[in-house]
Amino acid sequence: MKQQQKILIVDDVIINLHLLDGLLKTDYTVLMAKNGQQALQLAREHQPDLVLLDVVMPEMDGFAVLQALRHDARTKNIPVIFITGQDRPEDEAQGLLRGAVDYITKPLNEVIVKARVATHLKLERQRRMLESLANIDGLTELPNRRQLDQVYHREWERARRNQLPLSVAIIDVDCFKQYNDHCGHAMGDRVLQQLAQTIAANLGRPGDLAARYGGEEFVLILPATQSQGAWQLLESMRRTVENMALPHPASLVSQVVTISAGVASLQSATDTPAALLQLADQRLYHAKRSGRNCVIG
Ligand code: GH3
Ligand code: MG
Ligand code: MG
Ligand code: MG
Repeated sequence: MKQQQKILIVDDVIINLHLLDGLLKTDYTVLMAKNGQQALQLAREHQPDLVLLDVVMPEMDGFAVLQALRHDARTKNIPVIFITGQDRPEDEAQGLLRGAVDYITKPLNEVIVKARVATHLKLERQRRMLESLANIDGLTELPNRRQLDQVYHREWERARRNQLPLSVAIIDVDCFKQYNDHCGHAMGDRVLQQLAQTIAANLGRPGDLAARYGGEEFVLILPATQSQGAWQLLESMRRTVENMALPHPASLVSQVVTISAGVASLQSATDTPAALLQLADQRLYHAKRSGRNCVIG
């Protein structure tokens, strides 16, 4: 069954909540909040696709709720429609200028509410699809370089702030030029897809990330992982790839497709994200010079 889109309704008057709930609950999953604090909590927890937000509420008004949603990375992109009794044109202009996608005045016209909600939910579906396409590599379906950069910087800051370990690794396919030359580019693409699947399936923890870094190179981000653990994970991946036994008739190393990797871990306060990745790259280079099909950490 297709998953229903989620709408969060926020109003301090219970009757208004029930009115909107009655209008929308057959088509959508509806969440309800009767004040701003509750709304922010539900939005962070459930990531609704749309928020219908009352403006005049005691304690925290709709404008303040909208501002708080925009300041939290988890909720900053969720579209908000104001639904309010404030029906002067300057009120509506204010609401839109502050970042609402639409402004609907009470008393509500049911058909119009439903139509506008449907329109904004459709736009939100499209926005989420584009966002995910912008972050995914088309060939391997792994996160791309762009998403890698985002995650890496976020994890870097988190590790720094909390003095936690962080490891990164660069994986590079051995003798891949020869593979393409011998087996053809289409077969080469297929190998990259199979390797990507294997790498992703062998990640150790939920916070780990594997991304396609460049042509036949992959980068792993391993939060809360010490160098020893990271090396072991990569060594185990290297063996798994060798055991896949994908024939490589032109390899200088083996009869099958193999990978090499360089691993580096956060050490000192003078490290930077770029320097850590560069260290992993230097170690990858050593792995290549030491005969390939090996991991250096
Ligand atoms: P080494 O063991 O030192 O890494 O040798 P190599 O041949 O793998 O290294 P090199 O960097 O010289 O060549 C990488 C090759 O990867 C060149 C390029 O044709 C191939 N390649 C890069 N991206 C793709 C891709 O998307 N599909 C295919 N089929 N091949 C790719
Ligand atoms: Mg109100
Ligand atoms: Mg390479
Ligand atoms: Mg290579």
